[in-house]
Amino acid sequence: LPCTPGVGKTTLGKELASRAGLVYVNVGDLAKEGELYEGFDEEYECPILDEDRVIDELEDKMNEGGVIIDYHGCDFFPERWFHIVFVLRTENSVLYDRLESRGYKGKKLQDNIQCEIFQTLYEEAMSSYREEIVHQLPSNTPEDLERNLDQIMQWIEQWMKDNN
Ligand code: DAT
Repeated sequence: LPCTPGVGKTTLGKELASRAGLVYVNVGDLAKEGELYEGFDEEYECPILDEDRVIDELEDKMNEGGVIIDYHGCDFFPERWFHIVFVLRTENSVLYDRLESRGYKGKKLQDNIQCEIFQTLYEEAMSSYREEIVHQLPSNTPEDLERNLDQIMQWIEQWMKDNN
């Protein structure tokens, strides 16, 4: 689930994990718990992810399968880890309100809105994985969430049939 903060990755990821019996991993939380950082970005006022250590940490779990990975970026994960990649998309005005209510302001707020406008993370996903496995999903309303969950559940069932 590579996309801008506030688009609804955590909400979708956790609910999907519980419906489908999959394991949900939030890479941001994992990094925080294990202090998997390699410095601090002064401009964005956030720690810099140690990507190699994140990959080492997840390798065994990913080889077992049945894992949903939630993170805004996706270009550093091994391609073989994923059968499907979903990029959630939220309209600017909706996203603005969500990020503002999360306490984002100034440059951090502007940059994250820009990131969504320029489709940065969709393009990152499309250049990191086979285009056929990358899907965009709208994530503006609770109805969108419900539709996305139904669609992904159907996809999982189909995948189980095809691969069993
Ligand atoms: P992310 O994990 O991408 O940062 P989140 O799951 O924490 O995003 O969601 C951010 C906020 O938006 C949170 O208050 C829940 C809300 N939200 C998520 N998906 C939504 C949807 N489809 N419709 C309305 N609100 C949604």
